[in-house]
Amino acid sequence: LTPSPVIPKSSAKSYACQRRTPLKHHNLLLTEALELLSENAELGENEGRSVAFRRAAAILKTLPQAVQRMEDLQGLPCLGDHSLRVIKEMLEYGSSQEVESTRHSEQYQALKALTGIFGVGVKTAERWFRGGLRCPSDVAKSEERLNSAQQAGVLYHEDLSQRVSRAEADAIGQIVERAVQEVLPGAQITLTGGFRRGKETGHDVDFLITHPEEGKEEGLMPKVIQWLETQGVLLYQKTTRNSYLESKDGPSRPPHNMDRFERCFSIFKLDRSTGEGGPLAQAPGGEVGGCEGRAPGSELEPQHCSTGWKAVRVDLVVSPYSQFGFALLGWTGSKLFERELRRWAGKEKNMSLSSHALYDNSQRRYLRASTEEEIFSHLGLEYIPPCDRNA
Ligand code: TTP
Ligand code: MN
Ligand code: MN
Ligand code: MN
Repeated sequence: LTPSPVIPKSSAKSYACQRRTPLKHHNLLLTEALELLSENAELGENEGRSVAFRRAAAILKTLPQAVQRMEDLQGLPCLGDHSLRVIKEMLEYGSSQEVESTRHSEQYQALKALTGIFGVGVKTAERWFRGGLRCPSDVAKSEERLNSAQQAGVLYHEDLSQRVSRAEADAIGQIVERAVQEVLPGAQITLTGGFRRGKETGHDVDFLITHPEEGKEEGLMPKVIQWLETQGVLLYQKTTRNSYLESKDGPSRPPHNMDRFERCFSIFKLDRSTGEGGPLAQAPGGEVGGCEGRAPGSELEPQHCSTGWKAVRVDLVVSPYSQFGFALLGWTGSKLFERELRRWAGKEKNMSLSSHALYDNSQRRYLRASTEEEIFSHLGLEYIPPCDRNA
């Protein structure tokens, strides 16, 4: 069988990092269905199945037109039997029974609602589900012990479940810029994550911070956080070392200076009218704008914060300048694109890629790079710009 003429050569490539995946594409009905099955598998902790459905969805996003017949899929990689069956059913009947019964199942809906709470992962959601909890308000009313992230997640759930707009992301960017310049002049901040890929809304706002003089960035995060705290901008923050990527990365060697690489999960208080953070004159712990009677640490009654300000999830990462290209590539996403880059590096190039470094296992040395372009080049890949990393 020869590949269908509608299939561009690049869509026949099997790794998402070899292809251009734009934000807007022509197969939304199909990709939404496959991604729902992927999400359901993830909620059931079946990672292999989840990734398989996500890869299948991703390949459909690269096609220049809507799939109409099964023949249109000839020559495409990443489509397993199960995905093909779902696509076939959707093309014939307009919907898939498996997708619709999953979408309406109590377990899927509850686990999605519960993991939608900031600080709640699949394991916790699963335990709560078995205990009879179904949604955030059940959690708020329950006797469950919540850690501080989950308390913030329940408290600000209403705001955090709203999408963040590009304008709000830019307003947050100005606040972070001000904080960073205040504590370390010359430091640079870059918007990463979905907004860098051109998304118009996000579930959070992601920033990468560095300084052109290597070493100057050390100790920056606590100072930035402290400045933001004194301005009354932070509703919640937790600073940690970055261990996420390395732990998922298998045998890659952590670079010796990785302990300097810090990140902060936070919730900002964004003023709705001005787009600025909380009133600068306001003392921390004082009355919070727009929300009557919300004392920190008081009972966990979810608050409606529609008047003065909005709670917004913000991720901050500090990277040494020498690792900036890797950090930028690693924090721009999408998650599947990142995963595919690492898989490509390992399987096809015998290299280990992280958001700190690229290690060549054959040459037994790190490959230096200061830009994303250089990293793609080391990996033997055509450069894919952020707007085409929406796998
Ligand atoms: P997210 O902010 O989770 O996703 P996103 O920005 O692509 O989409 P959304 O609009 O929903 O926010 O992650 C952004 C990138 O950050 C992602 O490509 C991988 C990276 N990342 C890490 O490196 N470590 C982490 O712990 C997380 C959560 C993300
Ligand atoms: Mn994001
Ligand atoms: Mn994020
Ligand atoms: Mn409010």
